[in-house]
Amino acid sequence: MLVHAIPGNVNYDFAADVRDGLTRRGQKELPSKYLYDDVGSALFEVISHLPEYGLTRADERLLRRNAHEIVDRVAGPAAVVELGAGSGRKTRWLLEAFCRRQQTSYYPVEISRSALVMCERELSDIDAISIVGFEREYLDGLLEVAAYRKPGQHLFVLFLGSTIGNFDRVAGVKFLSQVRNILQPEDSLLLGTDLEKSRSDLLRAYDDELGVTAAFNLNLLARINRELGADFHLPHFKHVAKINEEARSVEMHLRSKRHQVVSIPQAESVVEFEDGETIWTESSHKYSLNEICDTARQAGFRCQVQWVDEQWPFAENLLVAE
Ligand code: AVI
Repeated sequence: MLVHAIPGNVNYDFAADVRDGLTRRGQKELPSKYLYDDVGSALFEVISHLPEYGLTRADERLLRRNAHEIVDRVAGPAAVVELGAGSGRKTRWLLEAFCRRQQTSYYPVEISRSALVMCERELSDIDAISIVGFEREYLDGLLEVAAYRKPGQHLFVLFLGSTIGNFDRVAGVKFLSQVRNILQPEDSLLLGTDLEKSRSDLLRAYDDELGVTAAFNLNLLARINRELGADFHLPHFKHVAKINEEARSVEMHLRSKRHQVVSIPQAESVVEFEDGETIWTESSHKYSLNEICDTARQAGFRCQVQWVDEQWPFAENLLVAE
């Protein structure tokens, strides 16, 4: 077992994105990637254990039950690249199956350094594995790994946990096409997707009784206070989950409970909120099985197999680059 980390030059400007999102006309918005600082990543880990939020457990169950079949279907020899590795807990099943077949190089790509550290700690006991973590945005990390691929080696890319659902549908196809362009024919992509489910299941999953999802969402304002010197008063905002029927998504918002003015010195902004006005912080799109294959085709993949969980509608989709 070998573990290295390639530290980041993650290329984003938090202050500029906060200024753009909160001072634009119309719906105020903050990119969901900023939910995942150290506190947010830890809160998301707790969400994944909540009874109301079955998504992560379904993902993990499918990987545990089908790891050998998945690995048998992947063209080898292959290096494994995971986009947004999180804690790495659910990847263990796949990696153990892989390592039984071959000495395996595993490249987790993560913008959160603490998630990368957690992931490396979680998986480093697997025999016959070398782990090199990249603190990068997804496509930058994948490009770097692809540049070092050995002759005859395939890439097996993991994009689990339905992170694709946090892109709108058009951006999802674009992202998958960009992944495809970095890959070679017969490389594979394992895509985890949350499937459509009832309104009540969705609302419970994204507004749990204990308030962990609310804390996860409100932490974004706390992060702006910590990192940009803002004076958001958190009790003056409320976490709201709402269904967008047309987009087939569930959205998270932060609703202002009163008229208020917030200053954000390091984003050189003063922001006024009306009573009831919201900041849109995340969308989680839900898919149908057929739609996933159509989306894959549009992006240059063929859909080889879909595994569906019996307890929580969720699919693992093995896509092969054409
Ligand atoms: C990471 N992502 C797929 C989660 C989701 O379900 O959209 C993030 C999340 N937001 C609220 N709860 C979990």
